[in-house]
Amino acid sequence: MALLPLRPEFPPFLSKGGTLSRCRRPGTASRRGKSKAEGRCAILFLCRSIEKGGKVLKETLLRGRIVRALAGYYDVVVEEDGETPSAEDGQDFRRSVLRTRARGLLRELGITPLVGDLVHVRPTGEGEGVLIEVLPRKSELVRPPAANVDAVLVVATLREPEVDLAYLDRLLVHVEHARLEAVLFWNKVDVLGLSEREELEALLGVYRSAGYATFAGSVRTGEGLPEVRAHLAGKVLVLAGPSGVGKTSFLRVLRPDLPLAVGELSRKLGRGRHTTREVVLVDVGQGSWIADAPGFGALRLPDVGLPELGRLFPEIAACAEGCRFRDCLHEREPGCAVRAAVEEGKIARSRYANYLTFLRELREMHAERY
Ligand SMILES: Nc1nc2c(ncn2[C@@H]2O[C@H](COP(=O)(O)OP(=O)(O)OP(=O)(O)O)[C@@H](O)[C@H]2O)c(=O)[nH]1
Ligand SMILES: [Mg+2]
Ligand SMILES: [Zn+2]
Repeated sequence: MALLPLRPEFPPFLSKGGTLSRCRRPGTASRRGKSKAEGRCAILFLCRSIEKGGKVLKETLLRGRIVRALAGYYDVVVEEDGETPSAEDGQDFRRSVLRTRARGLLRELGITPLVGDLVHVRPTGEGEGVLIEVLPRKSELVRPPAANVDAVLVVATLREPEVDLAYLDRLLVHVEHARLEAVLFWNKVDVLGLSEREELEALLGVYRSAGYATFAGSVRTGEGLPEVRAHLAGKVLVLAGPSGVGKTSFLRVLRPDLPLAVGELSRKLGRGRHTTREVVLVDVGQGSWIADAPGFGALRLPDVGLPELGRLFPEIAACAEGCRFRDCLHEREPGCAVRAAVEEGKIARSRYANYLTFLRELREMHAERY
């Protein structure tokens, strides 16, 4: 078998026992059952065709991560020396980026590469290459379209803009529903007076006791940034939160060299700079990658059944095991451990109130359908 000599640094999923069935079309198996492409991966095709030609070509395939996707082009940051691509402080972040196009076979197999994908590329010239293979995905997000995301970095502020806890809890429900980790960063502490700082402290307590990694600081003064940054190490994250809380500012303070407007690629392709809301994954060092996203307005709840909602509030889920009824919705049922925890101050009243609001909203959503 020519697999190993051709590419000694194959990813674990291929080299481990050489089980070819593990190499499958990413992201489809769970949703649509066995995909057409299962067991037939692009790399395997490549190897077979080289073998058929009678000799094994020494080909250089590099591993990397897609950091930007637009109009059929994929920018790939290439791994160096088998290390996960990442830049430490003081290094040039822009090194080793290949602008690639997906090889025809990927299109034939119906594989759409996404930002965040780990891939194999074949360099073809200065800064250019062909995307040969998309490695299996750990996760896949629809909005923003991104693969292998570990966590959502939720940015909030107590003031400027004024906090909206219902919005924040709604966002957290979405993160739970997507089965991603949520990391909370309360920005702009520099604008807070003494009593507001105390108010913020109380809120930090609410979200920490709910189970969320929660940090506070200021992009403007730098306060609190090392702590949150350390927590992000090794993770792929997308930013979320209302408009104006400082998401883009946060990214810029970690990567001061970022061009002011992301849109260079669209310009090159002769398109308007703002025609596409592209997703760009930024290497911020320490093995973490962050994608900016614009703040969005009104947010619908994810379409879940009523009993599911409690599972999307970690602190309610933890208490619900003590409820008398298994299908307890924690409203007025007797023997409800969640309401008892609220009375004892173990679950924050604001979180419980938002839970009840969302429960009513889901009922209305379901009722509208009939
Ligand atoms: N006082 C203060 N202002 C800040 C801080 N961080 C960001 N800002 C300001 O807040 C404003 C909004 O920041 P952005 O980074 O554009 O906010 P955003 O979350 O990206 O907003 P959208 O892209 O609209 O979703 C800018 O004027 C920033 O200079 C901070 O820590 N303190
Ligand atoms: Mg922004
Ligand atoms: Zn209950």
